[in-house]
Amino acid sequence: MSKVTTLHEFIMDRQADFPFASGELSRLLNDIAVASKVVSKDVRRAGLLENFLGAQGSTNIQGEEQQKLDVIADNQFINMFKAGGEVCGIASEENDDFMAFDSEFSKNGKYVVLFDPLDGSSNIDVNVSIGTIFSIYRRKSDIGSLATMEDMLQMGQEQIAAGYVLYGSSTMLVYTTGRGVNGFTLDPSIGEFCLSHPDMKMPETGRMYAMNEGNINICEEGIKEYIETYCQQTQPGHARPYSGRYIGSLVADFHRNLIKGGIYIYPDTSVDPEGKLRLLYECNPLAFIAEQAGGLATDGRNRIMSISPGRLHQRVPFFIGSKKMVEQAMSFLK
Ligand code: P6P
Repeated sequence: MSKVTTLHEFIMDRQADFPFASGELSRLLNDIAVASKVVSKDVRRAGLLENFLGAQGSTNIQGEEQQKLDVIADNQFINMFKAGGEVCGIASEENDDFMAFDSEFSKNGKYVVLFDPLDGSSNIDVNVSIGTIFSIYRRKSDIGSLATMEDMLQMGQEQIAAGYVLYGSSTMLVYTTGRGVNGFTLDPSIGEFCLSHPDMKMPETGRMYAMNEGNINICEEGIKEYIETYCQQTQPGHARPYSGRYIGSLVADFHRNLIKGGIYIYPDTSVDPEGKLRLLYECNPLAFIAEQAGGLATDGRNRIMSISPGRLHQRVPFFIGSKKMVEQAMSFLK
């Protein structure tokens, strides 16, 4: 049996890549892994614990009805960041404003984390894959002070690290620190994330497209044309048209495309004129991973990681996946 590399070992081995690293980022990544294990346990037992399933009875700033597990996961990550000392502040989909941690311990933290604690939460009650998405930046404000909004509103290209956890048929953690993408599968028998997908590369093209086609008549004409006259028609050299695969959980659709090739599209529509997905804690982290794996992520016209954020919960149109497929889709946009 070949040697198993745990996430902890992998992070420590890679720490040498950062000559000036004093271990804070390593500790932060390990903290995220620990919180993810706890959330994974809660997700997998949710059906058995009545206070885990269903709506929380509140709505978040997005106007979305919060699920109990959304709030449980959000609190789990926030408590882990507060206790770890590497993070001076956070922003999350489930909190209206950002949080500046005010203990002396946390004010000395070098990093801020923006995250969606449980993406796809409408799928929780029907046992479909859901995920956590996170984005790590070095703070801009002075160490020892309270985190600021400026720390949160950084361009995606400033990310130090980004990743996601997929609570699927297995629990996987996939992340990048700008030196490639690596995937780890949680082995419940030992409670460790183990390296299962080293040096992940997104195929340059693929045959699957993920889009809520219920939006096809309320988005720009070029997208309808791309789906109907390109994806749904047999192309030269292929036996049949592309396949539509839409899970309704961004992390799950993205992960499938990362492994098999494909494109995910959530355009701006007459219902969501800026798009539905959030730039800071959904699009930027997945864009970092996509680019590191050889893929592409745009808003249909501009590189996602070059967009200068104006608001914490800013939404953008999202085209992400295999480079040639994203370029092909963009060619249909006027
Ligand atoms: P719709 C989940 O709420 C999410 O943010 C993504 O995970 C998912 O791809 C999308 O929204 C689903 O949105 O409008 O198709 O239900």
